[in-house]
Amino acid sequence: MITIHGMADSGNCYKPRLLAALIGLPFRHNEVSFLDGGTARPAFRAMAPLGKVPVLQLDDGRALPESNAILTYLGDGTAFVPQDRFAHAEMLAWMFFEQYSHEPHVAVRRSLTVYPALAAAATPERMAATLEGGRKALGVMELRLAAHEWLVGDAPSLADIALYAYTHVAAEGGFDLGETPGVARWVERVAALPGYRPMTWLP
Ligand SMILES: N[C@@H](CCC(=O)N[C@@H](CS)C(=O)NCC(=O)O)C(=O)O
Repeated sequence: MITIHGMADSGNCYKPRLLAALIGLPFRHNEVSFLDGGTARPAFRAMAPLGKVPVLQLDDGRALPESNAILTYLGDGTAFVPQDRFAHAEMLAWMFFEQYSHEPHVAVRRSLTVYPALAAAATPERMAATLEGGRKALGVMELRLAAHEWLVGDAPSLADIALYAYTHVAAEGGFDLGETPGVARWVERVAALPGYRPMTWLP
């Protein structure tokens, strides 16, 4: 059985757990956190030199870092990956957007807010910059979701899972989804998918 090494309350780590729940894939969760030094331990670094979770470990020992690469591996051949070539590339575009333009603001602002260990890094300048960047990213999502049910085509894809992870807890970082009603409706739509499990769920 595959193992997902990760933090229970990290959105990046929730992504593969949510996909596994939606496709009915059994997995083991191994709690590894940067808050208690878990990601710095040599055994973890041997598997993940960058020292970040999540990491997917296969039965044969091979290890794969990067949440969106893990989604791509686990989602291959499922209904969450469009077969149409252009739609497939659009899905990847949203996943790259998530990593470069959304997560560094929406997720980071949440981490700076909820983890006391990061309080010293939550300078007024950083909080202002992540607020501005996060609102911009949520606004880009709103442009699509105001008039469409899903980010790509007319069905949920890996893009929706990747972006749901931190968007649905954006309020914990001080973002108001009331400003983006299309995004708020989409959050409810994802949570209504068959097999859906909340971020707090662990197998
Ligand atoms: N791009 C990576 C980011 C992973 C990431 O930032 N993980 C955080 C937890 S959410 C972490 O392990 N941080 C530890 C550190 O930066 O030392 C992904 O999507 O998996």
